[in-house]
Amino acid sequence: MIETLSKIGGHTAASLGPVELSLALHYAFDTPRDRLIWDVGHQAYSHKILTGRRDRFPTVKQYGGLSGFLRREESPYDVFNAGHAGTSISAALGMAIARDLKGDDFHVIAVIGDGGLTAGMAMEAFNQAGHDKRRLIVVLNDNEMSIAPNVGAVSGYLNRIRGGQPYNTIKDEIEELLKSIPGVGEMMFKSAKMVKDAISRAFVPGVLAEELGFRYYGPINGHDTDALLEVFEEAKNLDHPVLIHTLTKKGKGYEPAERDPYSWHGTTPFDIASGAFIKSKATAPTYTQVFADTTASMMERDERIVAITAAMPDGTGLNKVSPQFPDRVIDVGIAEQHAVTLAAGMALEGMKPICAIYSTFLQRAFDQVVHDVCLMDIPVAFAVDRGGIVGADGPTHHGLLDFTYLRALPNMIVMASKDENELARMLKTAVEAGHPAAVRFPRGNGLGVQIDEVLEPLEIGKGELLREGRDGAIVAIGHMVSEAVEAAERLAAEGVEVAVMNARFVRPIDTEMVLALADTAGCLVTVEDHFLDGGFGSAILETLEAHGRSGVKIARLGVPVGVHQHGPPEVLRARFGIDAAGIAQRVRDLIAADRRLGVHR
Ligand SMILES: Cc1ncc(C[n+]2csc(CCOP(=O)(O)OP(=O)(O)O)c2C)c(N)n1
Repeated sequence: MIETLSKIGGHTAASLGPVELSLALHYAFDTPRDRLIWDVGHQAYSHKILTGRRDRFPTVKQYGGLSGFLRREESPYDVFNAGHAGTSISAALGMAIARDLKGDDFHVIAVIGDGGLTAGMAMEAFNQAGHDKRRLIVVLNDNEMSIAPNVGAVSGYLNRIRGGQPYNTIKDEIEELLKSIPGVGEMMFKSAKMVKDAISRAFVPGVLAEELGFRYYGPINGHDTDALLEVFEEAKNLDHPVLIHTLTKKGKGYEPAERDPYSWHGTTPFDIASGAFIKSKATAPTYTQVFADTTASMMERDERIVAITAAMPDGTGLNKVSPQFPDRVIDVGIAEQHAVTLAAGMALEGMKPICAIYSTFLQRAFDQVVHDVCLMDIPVAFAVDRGGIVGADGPTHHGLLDFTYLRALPNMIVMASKDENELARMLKTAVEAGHPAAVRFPRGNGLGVQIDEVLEPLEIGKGELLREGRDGAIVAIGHMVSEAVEAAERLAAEGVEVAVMNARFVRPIDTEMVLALADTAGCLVTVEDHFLDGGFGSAILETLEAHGRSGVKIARLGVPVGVHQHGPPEVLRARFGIDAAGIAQRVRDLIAADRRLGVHR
């Protein structure tokens, strides 16, 4: 694992931690007959290696290779696809209920991290499973870390258990103690069961799980396979829910990762001997860095601005902002839904919250965006990072739905930036909008554009005409604008003059500019790094239809709706025809079709 990841990068520390756990689980249980469900799936490399994928492991996360997460299509041992946290107990309980309805008898085991356990839906599932009392095994892979150090009361609670004595040992010790008291005897001992339970409860914080209906085992050294096997064998014989609390070390077995599990959660390639990360030399800052720097400078000038992350301080760049503003950067844990409603509450009290949540994870908080923000027209700014194709993390992480789910909402303003400076200005616009406003930007580096000293907000609903042209028009959004400009340059070299519009806003659309282009250029090509259905191009179509221009020739370029596997963004974009070459070709095709039909412009 270390050798492979040193060459290609990946979830290094996360996957090194549960190696023994994975071995013990596959030894003790009859997988795939027994259903083993890993939460998130980023920690399951050893599971992959143990289940027939050792030879292909060097292809993990590579284009056409193994997925970095679980994938049912990849192996019968991957029983539930994941990528987002907190789903495993729900899926496991569903399978356990189905098993019993079918009269089957396999085991169902969910493996969830201490981070994943804090997700709202994990709590919901735990709540039902404890009440339901069905045979189900939940293994807690507790390494005290989410990606960053885990936060919250549940994490604090687990910490206290970690420091305590194992629950079952305490119970046994109290039993022995009671027996040894002269005159208590076997009979008395039985009636003293309540006393015993009460004493153990008083001593052991791990009792919460038992109170919630689970039999609790732990804490157990998650690197001690004998201890794990013993408890798994015991758990197999129980006919109610069991929580097995294992303690693992993130990065176990590779010293640099053990020492700094935060930086090593997911890594670039690295030098095995020194543990130094090998980074490609970037010419421009990442959009994430621009977001963080802009947020910090806006927070300096306005003390009402607060920034919220859901367990992604590093991914969102807010870890660079929090040292300066420890009280105004809030990590809520893996709790996107809560993050959004928390922001709404703060905004109503006069603060200016920026919710920094990746496009894919904001999906989980859709109802909160609708119900708790948009319906009340509460001014919350959303910094939607990782918009578009993300690359190696694949279908669970591509941000291809945000235009669709955000542009349909009342009061919501939706923007996407063409470069770093526009991102900074859009953030400023969002914070000052007085309405819910989302700014979408992609993973990766910007274009190397200088950022204005003084940030001027944009006029809401106004696009930017970057190039004139009478042969057609390309209407692009976000990071597709630079590709559109390049396509137009290539076409100009061939004598074809196309206009290029940087739409800036998906909502409200700059209707005036779109209609003017439709009327002068005659044909439009829309471009977005987003699913075609319901996205930006659809918004342009709706605009044309609403203003009596249904006859305008339009071609929409984007990502066809589908489950698109991982791969380098530039390769995937080329496949979908949303790079400069693809855009130029689409314009040529459209013009050629017109000529065949004898249309003159
Ligand atoms: C809904 C959701 N939000 C955020 C993330 C990003 N994320 C990936 S792994 C992770 C930490 C998970 O921590 P834990 O479950 O303890 O697993 P560990 O990596 O420590 O083994 C986070 C926050 C996610 N996958 N899903």
